[in-house]
Amino acid sequence: MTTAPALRGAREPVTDGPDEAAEQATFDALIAAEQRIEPRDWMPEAYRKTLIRQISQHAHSEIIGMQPEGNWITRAPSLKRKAILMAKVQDEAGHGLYLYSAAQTLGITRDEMTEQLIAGKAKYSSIFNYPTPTWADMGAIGWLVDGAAICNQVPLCRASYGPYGRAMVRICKEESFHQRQGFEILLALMQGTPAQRQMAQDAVNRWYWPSLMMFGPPDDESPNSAQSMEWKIKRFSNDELRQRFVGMLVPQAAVLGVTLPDPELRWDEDAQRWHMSEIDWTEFHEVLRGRGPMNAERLRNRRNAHEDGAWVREAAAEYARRQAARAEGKVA
Ligand code: FAQ
Repeated sequence: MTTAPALRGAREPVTDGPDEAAEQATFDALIAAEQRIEPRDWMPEAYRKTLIRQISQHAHSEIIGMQPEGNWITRAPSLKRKAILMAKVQDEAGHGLYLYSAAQTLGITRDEMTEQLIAGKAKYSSIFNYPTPTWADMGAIGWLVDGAAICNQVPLCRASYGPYGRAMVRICKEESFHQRQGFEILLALMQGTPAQRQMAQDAVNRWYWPSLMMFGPPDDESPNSAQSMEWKIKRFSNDELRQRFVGMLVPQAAVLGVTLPDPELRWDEDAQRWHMSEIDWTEFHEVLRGRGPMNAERLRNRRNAHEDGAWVREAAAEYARRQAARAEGKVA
């Protein structure tokens, strides 16, 4: 996306009183011209709220998403695997921070978002409410969960809101490394003993359906999609991305030698789409209501970590206060 001087000029503040219709027309023209909306630009209130909703949920997902894999850092099967896993989990913390920063440009504070998360009022991705009982889960998360994240997030690099789109570029580069490391874990297991192959297949069986749910409800039950696509925040519908993801998985599953756990899965030549079994949307809605296998534990851990970190925040704030006072010459 480029910035055309003509349209930028048109965004000068209206001097003769508030003229929302003119602001709206400029906003619409920028969106139509594939240009970016920046934090200081006028934007409809609903656009701002939609972005805060999506970006903060996304940030929360990255932060909560550290837990399922964090669970395996101390038990990774070798020093090399441990170093890689630590780097991956650290990347996820970084993604959370870029995304919180992007959301802050829209007028919400980091404290407000944190409060919403630890109070259990904020949504985060359903996928992180499932357990990770074996090492193969690290492979399945990388291959399936990061794979779904990439499918969903590459189009978000072109999101109309500048800070979000730019954050997504770096995030996607890192997610792509994450997916490869997951694939490689599964490949190593699939080349191992029968027990290791079984462990890999079992993890794929458990993560496959939840990873398809990551794309959100079917298009005809997705209340936000139409407007988000009109605003060019989302570029493809939930079902379109889900189809694209399955198309990506099928050849990769063949290389791995794992079976995707859907007996109905086949390419429908007439419809030009993947035919698949019905997704269990009851399970999805249960997880969203907080009744997934790990919801309570994920939230409890986040709340405890926040409380345990209080002294760090206090010390950092006090340090900043003293630095500021010293700069003003009030403290020796
Ligand atoms: N889980 O109308 P739509 C990652 C909610 S990061 C929970 O279709 P929309 C990296 C939705 O919020 C994964 N809630 O909504 C990683 C809405 O509720 P609301 C996170 C869901 O926004 C890897 C309602 O249902 N990625 O994986 C889910 O147009 C490994 C109706 O849905 C992002 O956040 C769900 N799966 O489309 C980290 C990407 N799906 O707010 C660690 C950015 C839907 O109205 C380890 N987000 N809902 O109360 C998006 O692309 C979109 O927000 C969608 C949902 C596609 C998720």
